Amino acid sequence: MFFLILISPVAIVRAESFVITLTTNKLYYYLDETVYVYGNLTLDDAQINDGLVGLELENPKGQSILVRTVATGDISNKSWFVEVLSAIPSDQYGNPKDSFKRGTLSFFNVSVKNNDIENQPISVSVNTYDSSNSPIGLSIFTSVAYANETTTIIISVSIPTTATLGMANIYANVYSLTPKYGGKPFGPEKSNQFLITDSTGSSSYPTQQPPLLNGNINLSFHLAPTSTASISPFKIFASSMYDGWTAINSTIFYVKVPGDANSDFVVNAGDLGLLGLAWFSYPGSPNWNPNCDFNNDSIVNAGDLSILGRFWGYRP
Ligand SMILES: [Ca+2]
Ligand SMILES: [Ca+2]
Repeated sequence: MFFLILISPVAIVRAESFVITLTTNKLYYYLDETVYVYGNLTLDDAQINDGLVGLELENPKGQSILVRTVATGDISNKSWFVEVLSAIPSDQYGNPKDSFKRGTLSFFNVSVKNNDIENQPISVSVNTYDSSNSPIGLSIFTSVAYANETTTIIISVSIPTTATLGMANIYANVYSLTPKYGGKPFGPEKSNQFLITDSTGSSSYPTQQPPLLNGNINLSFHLAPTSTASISPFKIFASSMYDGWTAINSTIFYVKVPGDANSDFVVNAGDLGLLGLAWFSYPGSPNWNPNCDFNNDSIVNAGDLSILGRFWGYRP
């Protein structure tokens, strides 16, 4: 009896009022599509417009491939206990360097400042994206940020041989633990750019028009054609702390190979049948089926049939 009186009123009311909602614009994506993640950070149903939300994406193999912090509005007037001051592309000794070749290691010189009077365990993440907006590399470094000190860490991230050439982005963040473990983002994200090169020069990637989505949490990324298509889902974890309140949430989506129009993770006659029904359709046609538009050009035709042929017989 005494226990209940002491514990329950504050804890239960608080836990219910600070909420992250999280969703994606689709449940099934094809490889080479862009995933839009959105949601709301609210306190007693009102949007929090100066908060931070940590997001972490895990692929079907259970590997984290994206760790980002998004601001839910203007955070320019806020101060942080622990923050990333800078993240500079560098060589392995920390000397600035602005381009790296595919198939090699990139390095980033990351400075983290602890403005607090207590030491803090930290997880520092460095996430690289190629010019197609695909996450291509992630390193997480666990350390301690000592009170009132700046810690400098050189973090290596490998650049896959399949990375799209051109201007790449790096996003550096600091957490108590990364979002999938329920840790909180300590401060806003710091970003920087570098060039991915090889002997054949650079290439560019067309940008897609984002859908209109409601919410104060927004993040998008491209699923490279080399991503994992699997019957198991990708998972997105979100975490936030605001004035001592904490919230977590998660959601899932699936990635399937182009040609799998009926989302059963197999490419066979069932998909060819759907393609036939949607043949020569476009948005607005009575037989339009966006699931048969494998190349996202808003018409179902020979281009999509050829993709179905390329993946014919695929099973996970
Ligand atoms: Ca299928
Ligand atoms: Ca098409």
